[in-house]
Amino acid sequence: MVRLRYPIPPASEITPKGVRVRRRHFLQQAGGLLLAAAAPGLSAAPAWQAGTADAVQSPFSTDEPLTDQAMAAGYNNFFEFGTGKEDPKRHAHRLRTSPWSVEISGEVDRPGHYTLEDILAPHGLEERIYRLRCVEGWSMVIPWLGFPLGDLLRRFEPTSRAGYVVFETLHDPEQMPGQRSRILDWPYREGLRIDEAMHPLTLLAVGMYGEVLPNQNGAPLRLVVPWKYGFKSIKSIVSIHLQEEQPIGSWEAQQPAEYGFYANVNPQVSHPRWRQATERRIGEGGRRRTEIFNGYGELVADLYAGMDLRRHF
Ligand SMILES: Nc1nc2c(c(=O)[nH]1)N[C@H]1C(S)=C(S)[C@@H](COP(=O)(O)O)O[C@H]1N2
Ligand SMILES: [Mo]
Repeated sequence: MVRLRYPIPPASEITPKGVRVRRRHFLQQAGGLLLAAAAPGLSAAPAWQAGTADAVQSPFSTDEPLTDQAMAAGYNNFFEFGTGKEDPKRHAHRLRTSPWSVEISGEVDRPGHYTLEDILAPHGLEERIYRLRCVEGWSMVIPWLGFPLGDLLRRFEPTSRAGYVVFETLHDPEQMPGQRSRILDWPYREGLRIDEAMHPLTLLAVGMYGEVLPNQNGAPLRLVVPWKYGFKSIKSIVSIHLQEEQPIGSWEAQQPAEYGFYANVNPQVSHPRWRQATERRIGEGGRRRTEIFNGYGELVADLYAGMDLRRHF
């Protein structure tokens, strides 16, 4: 049985209340969730068995105040469960997150269908407190639990032709009643350029606030790309496909004039219906100025050197 080992961080790097206290809660839930999914004969041991996991506080975390946990889990965009902000919380209990598997395909040397346990087993968990900015003009600060997407992709050995990564959400109108309406071309699909996908800020999240992800926040596995508008952070992922050509995401397909492939947070490029110059932090009054790359420019601006970000919005 694989026993996961986590680097023990210096005490100063552990948020006293943020990780340690709530960790127990997370482990109980995660243990239940993942143990339930692990049938005899499956290769990997369930991740995060009690006593083996310790989430490390990431140096990429912001020290801004966290958004209230109930708000982060009660005001969501997850169109598979309806278009209202409270629909996902109301309906996402219909999603069965266990058993879960993810197909890795395309330009990788080790394609296949992997169980969630296989996907997660070798990865340690970090807590990453990120700002997330929705194109609709609001933002949140959420403590995610996850690990870098790049660490996962490297395991499956991308070929030299892997220029882009395409992600898909589960497509099952029985569990996701919002998929009966044609607002988007299901399944929800999003993509990243390979260097964006491999960037250390790009996170695959399995939890938040020290607990397993609520279904409405994209359980059991979602992307978090903090320098891009929220719609890039695709939820409930079942497919990761590497390819040579730039893909077209669901929102870009639906309305190319409004949603570009890059979707980098950019206060200078307005969405036709929502100005991007300012934002409302959920739970706070007033508005604050929106920062280029959502404030992560120092870490990511190099990815776009020489590109006209008004054209490649
Ligand atoms: N599958 C899927 N992923 C999705 C969405 C969606 O409708 N379906 N909405 C996106 C949008 S627009 C935003 S702002 C974020 C919201 O994430 P949160 O609800 O966890 O804050 O999820 C993104 N991921
Ligand atoms: Mo969004």
